[in-house]
Amino acid sequence: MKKVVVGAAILDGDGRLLAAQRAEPPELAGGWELPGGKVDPGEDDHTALVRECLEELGVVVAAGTQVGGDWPLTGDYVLRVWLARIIEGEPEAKEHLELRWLTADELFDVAWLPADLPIVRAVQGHLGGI
Ligand code: 523
Repeated sequence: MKKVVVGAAILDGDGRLLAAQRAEPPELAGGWELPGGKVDPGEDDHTALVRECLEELGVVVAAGTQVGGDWPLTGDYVLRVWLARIIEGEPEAKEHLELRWLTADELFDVAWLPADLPIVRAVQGHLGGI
C-alpha cells in the first residue's frame, strides 16, 4: 500500500490560492506548501484532508476536483491534492509560520516546496473554477 499525504489547494471566491509556510522540520522550514498531512491508518483521504485543514488552519473545507493523481514525494509517500473551498472559519497559521492568499499573478512569488511546485502549476489551470 502506498503511504499517502493529502493536500488542499484552497481557493477563495476571488480565485486566490492559500499558501502556507512550513515551520518544521528544519530542512523544509521556510518553504511553502499546500496545507495537508499524512493520512492516518484506517482513515480515508477525504477525512484526512478535512482533519488536517481543521488542525492546521482552523477551517472546515469542502473538497472539489482532484488535481492530477499521485504526485511523488520522498520515500514511500505520494501526495494527493484536491481543490477546496472554506465553508467555515478564517484560516490561521496554527502550525505554519505564515499564510498567504496568492492571486494568479503571485502564484510563484513564494518558494514552493519541490513536491508542490508542479502541483501549483496544475492548479493554475483551475483558477476561477472548482
Ligand atoms: N509534504 C509536501 N508538500 C505538502 C504536504 C502537505 C506535505 O512536500 N503540500 C511533505 C512534507 C513531509 C511529508 O509530506 O515530508 C508529510 O507532511 P506533514 O509533515 O505535513 O504531515 P504530518 O503533519 O501528518 O506529519 P507528522 O508530523 O509526521 O504526523
